[in-house]
Amino acid sequence: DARHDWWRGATIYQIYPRSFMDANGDGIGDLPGITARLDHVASLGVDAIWVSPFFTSPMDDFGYDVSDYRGVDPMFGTLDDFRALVDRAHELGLRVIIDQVLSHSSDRHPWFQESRRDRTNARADWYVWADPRPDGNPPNNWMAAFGGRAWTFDARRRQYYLHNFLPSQPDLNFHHPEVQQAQLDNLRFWLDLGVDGFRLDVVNFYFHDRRLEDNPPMSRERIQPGNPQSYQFPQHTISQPENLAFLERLRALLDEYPGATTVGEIAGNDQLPTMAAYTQGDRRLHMAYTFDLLGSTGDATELHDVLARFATLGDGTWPCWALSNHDVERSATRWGEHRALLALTVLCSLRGSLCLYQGEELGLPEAELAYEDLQDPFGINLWPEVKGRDGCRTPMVWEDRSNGGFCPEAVRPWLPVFERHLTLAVARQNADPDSLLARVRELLQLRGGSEVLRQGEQALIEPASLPDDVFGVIRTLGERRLLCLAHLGRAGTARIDLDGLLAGIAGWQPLDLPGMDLPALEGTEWCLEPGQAAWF
Ligand code: TEU
Ligand code: CA
Repeated sequence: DARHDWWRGATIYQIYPRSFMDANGDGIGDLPGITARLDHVASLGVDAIWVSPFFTSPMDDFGYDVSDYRGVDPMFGTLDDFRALVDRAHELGLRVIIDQVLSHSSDRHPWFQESRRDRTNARADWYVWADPRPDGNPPNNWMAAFGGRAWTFDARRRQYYLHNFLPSQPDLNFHHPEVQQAQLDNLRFWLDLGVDGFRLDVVNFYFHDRRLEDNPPMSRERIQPGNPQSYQFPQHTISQPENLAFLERLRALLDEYPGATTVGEIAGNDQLPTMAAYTQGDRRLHMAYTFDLLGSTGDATELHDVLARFATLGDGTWPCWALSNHDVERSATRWGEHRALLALTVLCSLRGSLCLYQGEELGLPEAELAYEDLQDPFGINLWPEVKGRDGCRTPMVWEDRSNGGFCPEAVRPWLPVFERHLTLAVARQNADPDSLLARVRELLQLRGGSEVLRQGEQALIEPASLPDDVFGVIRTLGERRLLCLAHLGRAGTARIDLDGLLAGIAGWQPLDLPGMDLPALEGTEWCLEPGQAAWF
């Protein structure tokens, strides 16, 4: 369809290329593999795919360390393979959003190679360089998200450079106008190639505070052991005011390509004001990807609190909610494997756009891996305090056989296929009309076809007007109204009198929800069992 605001309320399916489908049999997923399996994605009824990085990279952070912003890594294929992917996606009615990691590059990017050569070269200030303190220590106390200092000493320049992630991911200096222009030109390259938008990696990390003052320490009770990002308040390292003007430039570029969209990863906690500033008024980003449900365990109070805090921002802020991605423990494990459909049903009731992560439609739990199998430098650095990110990155399971149909049986995939995933493989679930996958398709089609769900306003129902453990929202679009309830407790029937909540509305009734019994009516009370969702 030709709507330019297709992204509003859309469902986006995230593909992690290394682990989706291996077409050439080397044990690593690739672009032709994705293209070959796009039918599966289209069959879900989603609007778009977001493809995690497939650009030229030494793969220290599995592609989030780019050494050529316009090249496809040979491991994943060629630029022609990417063109074929876009064509096939468009044929199937899927938009294509690609990841752009603009905040930092790989240390093997020619820009950094040049920048580190001396203090006077043409790209000397393209990265963030600072002199050591008189005692030789780094310029300040800033810490990297993956542990340790955010500064690494370079013996050649005899200076430290900034990196918010791995030492091999030097931070580009966005205060430099040429850096801004170079990255905007890279975006234009992909827009000209026909992509429909960008997922902007750590979009709130583009700028740092040039005064290089220490970050304030976090209060003890807010520190999460093993999460270096929680050790100090990133006051000077993220969400700097200069970013607003840059995002306006970025938006002006996107607006030259009608229908092109952006979803900015607003990394970290307490980023509500940033989400508002980045999306309100439609002059910067289209969508703010929030971390606020990435740790959720499906508790009614927790969910209500997240959404209540978000609601304080007003209607102009457009979120993109996700329960899972390639960085966090899979939601089926956090919510409970038997509640995979419930989790998606609740997600589908929310105002905003939605991201689903590959395998979420199958109900895949987090994979358990031996230390010897770990690949993620973050997980390896901080093992065993941190589980790391490999457990959500094991290959997709297409068939119930060795290696799950992801790669040939004789080949060793880059991460082992998790044994317990095999019975949940796509082919197995496709053969079963009552499978979770079948239900998820129905659910996503329901969401996709409902304007009130995609665009409607949202009012949270106060916990005081609901039984314990029940979460609820009311969505409204013009005359249409939808009440979404979910019993997120572990025991006990919840009884709800809806006459109060739906006062003044005539002719309302419960809707048939995929995989859910209709709620029973006892007298004037509707009965919800644990794990049951109901829409009216
Ligand atoms: O993630 C940003 C981010 O904040 C993560 O570092 C997160 O804190 C971490 O994965 C621990 O859960 C983005 C990408 O999604 C991630 O894969 C990259 O490693 C990171 O940026 C650096 O580019
Ligand atoms: Ca491959």
